[in-house]
Amino acid sequence: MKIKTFRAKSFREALAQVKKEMGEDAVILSTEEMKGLPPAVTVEAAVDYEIQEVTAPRRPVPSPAAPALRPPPEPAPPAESAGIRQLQRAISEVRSEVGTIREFLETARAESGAAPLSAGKRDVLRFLKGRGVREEFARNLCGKADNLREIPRAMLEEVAVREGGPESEGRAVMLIGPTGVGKTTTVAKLAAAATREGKRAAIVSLDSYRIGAIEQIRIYSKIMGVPLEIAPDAREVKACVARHADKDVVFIDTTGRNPMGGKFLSELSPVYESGVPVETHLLISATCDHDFLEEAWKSYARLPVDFVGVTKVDEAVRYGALYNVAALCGRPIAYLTTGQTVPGDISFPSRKKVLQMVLTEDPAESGMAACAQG
Ligand SMILES: Nc1nc2c(ncn2[C@@H]2O[C@H](COP(=O)(O)OP(=O)(O)O)[C@@H](O)[C@H]2O)c(=O)[nH]1
Ligand SMILES: [Mg+2]
Repeated sequence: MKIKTFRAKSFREALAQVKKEMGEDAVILSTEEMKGLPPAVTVEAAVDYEIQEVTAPRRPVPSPAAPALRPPPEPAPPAESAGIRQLQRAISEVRSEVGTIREFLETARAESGAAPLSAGKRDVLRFLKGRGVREEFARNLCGKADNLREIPRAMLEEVAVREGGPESEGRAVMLIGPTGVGKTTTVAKLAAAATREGKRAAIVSLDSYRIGAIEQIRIYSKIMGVPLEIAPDAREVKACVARHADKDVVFIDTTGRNPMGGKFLSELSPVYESGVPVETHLLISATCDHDFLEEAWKSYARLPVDFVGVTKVDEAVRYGALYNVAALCGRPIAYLTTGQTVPGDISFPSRKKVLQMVLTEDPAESGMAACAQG
């Protein structure tokens, strides 16, 4: 681990230095702004080199003065690593067998009560499951698509997407969701997108719970040039939003909570009770486990969720999750976030583009490229 303090005239400059010297993996530990003339800031950053060394061990570089020697023979792998490799191969074979058996049993169980599917519908089912669409949703689509060609039309009816980019019709936009799903990062991306469109934006942060949360959003607000208000609790949100009545849009960042606990409900209800007009965006990660998603949705559905935003789409292996989220929540997808870079990694794709992502096999071909074009 290397820790270093950077000093510069602005946060933007200090963060550029951190990125240049420590790379994209650097973590900001603390920041400080020193008043006075000229103004100065310090940013303490750390990077964990151990991880890089494990994945890419450095080879010793021969000294130029040393006589030319033949490279020493590669040390023979210890006997136990060969054993471990064999064991890993065996485990992955067993995993794949278990997957096949599970798929067979699920199909048999689902078909035992239902009329057998035609050959065309069986193709549809297999195809959709191969794209990561959940069994129950895939079966539902089989009711509307008799063959592969009919899938896009059947899916179009089921997926709603908010087209035309961010537009909140005078309401504050509040982002909610599980811990670490990307709320703060997405608030910063949305605020930047609004600013790019010539709108005046402000951010209200309700997240004073997590260590470093305020620093994180403060840095984003400075970089983006968007004013920030810290609301000590949800009852203060109304006053914070009122102070920005001259803005076109106010984004509210919230604390991530375990959706299965009721805490987020009691924390957020004062915002709704305060009478502030709020548009609620629930963020769901494209990589989250479906069982978790189902349980989480049972809790979040108790709030007036207007849209879903799917985050970490760049980390998904297949994009069936986009369909699963839309079908489970029954809310339009407002945007996809596609990486850690603020403000760039967010897109507002059309419904057709979302379907193209779900249906195309190669994520590189359908996904990020199509997504980036909106
Ligand atoms: N790969 C990837 N990482 C993301 C994305 N959005 C956010 N993150 C990362 O997820 C982590 C948690 O993000 P944060 O915004 O703090 O989550 P919060 O706890 O919901 O506010 C950070 O490391 C972000 O950089 C995304 O679209 N893709
Ligand atoms: Mg946060």
